[in-house]
Amino acid sequence: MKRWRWLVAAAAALVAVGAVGLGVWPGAAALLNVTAAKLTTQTFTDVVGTATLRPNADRDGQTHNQWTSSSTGTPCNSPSVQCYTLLNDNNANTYIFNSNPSPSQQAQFELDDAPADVPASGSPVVSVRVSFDAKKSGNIARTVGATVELRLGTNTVASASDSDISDAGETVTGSEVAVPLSRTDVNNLYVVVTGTTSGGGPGGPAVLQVSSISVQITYLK
Ligand SMILES: [Ca+2]
Ligand SMILES: [Ca+2]
Ligand SMILES: [Ca+2]
Repeated sequence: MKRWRWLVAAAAALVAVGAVGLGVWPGAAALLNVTAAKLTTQTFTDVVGTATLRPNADRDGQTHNQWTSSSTGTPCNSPSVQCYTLLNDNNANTYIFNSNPSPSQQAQFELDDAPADVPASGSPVVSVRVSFDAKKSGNIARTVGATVELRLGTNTVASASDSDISDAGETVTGSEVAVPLSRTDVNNLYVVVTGTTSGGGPGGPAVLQVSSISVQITYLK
C-alpha cells in the first residue's frame, strides 16, 4: 500500500515537470525521454528531488542600495552588516526594508549551493520557483510593489513579483519555470530584490519589508 502511494506521487511529479517543460523549454522532449528511461531502470522515489535554496551571503558589497537591516537599523551595505541572515531565519519579525522603494535600489544575495545529491554532470535541474514574504508599513495609503529575481550571470532565470504588497503581509510565489541548469549553474544563482512606490496622499513614505526569500529547485537524480 505504502509503495503504491510513492509510485503515484513520483509519477505526478514527473508529469508536472514535463508539462511545464513542454510549454516553455525547447528541450522538454529530451527531458521526457530521459525521465521515461529512468522510469524503467530506477526506483520511482529516486527520480525526482527537490531542495530549497535560501540567501547565505550579502552580495552587493559597498553598493549604495537604500535597503536597511531591521536588526541593526543600519544600511545593508554598511561594513559587517549581514542582511542575508534576516531572510533565512524563518522569522517574519526580522527583515530588510526600504522606505519609498524604487527599482534602482537593489539588494542582492547569494544562495545556498546545490545539495549533494544533485548530479555533477549534465543539466539535472529542470525547474525553479521563487517565493518571498513581504509587508507594507509606514504610510500605507501609498502602494508598494516588490520583485525578487533569480539570476544567473546577467540573465533572469525566474522571478516572483507583486505590484501591491499588503500591510497585513503576504507570501508572493512566482511561476514554476522549466529551465535546464547544471550543478555549477545552481551554485552560481543569486537573487536581486527591488521595490516600487506609487500613489500619494499626505504623510510620510511607504516602507517595503522583505522578511524571507526562498528558491525551490526540482532535479533529476
Ligand atoms: Ca526573517
Ligand atoms: Ca498583493
Ligand atoms: Ca551559491
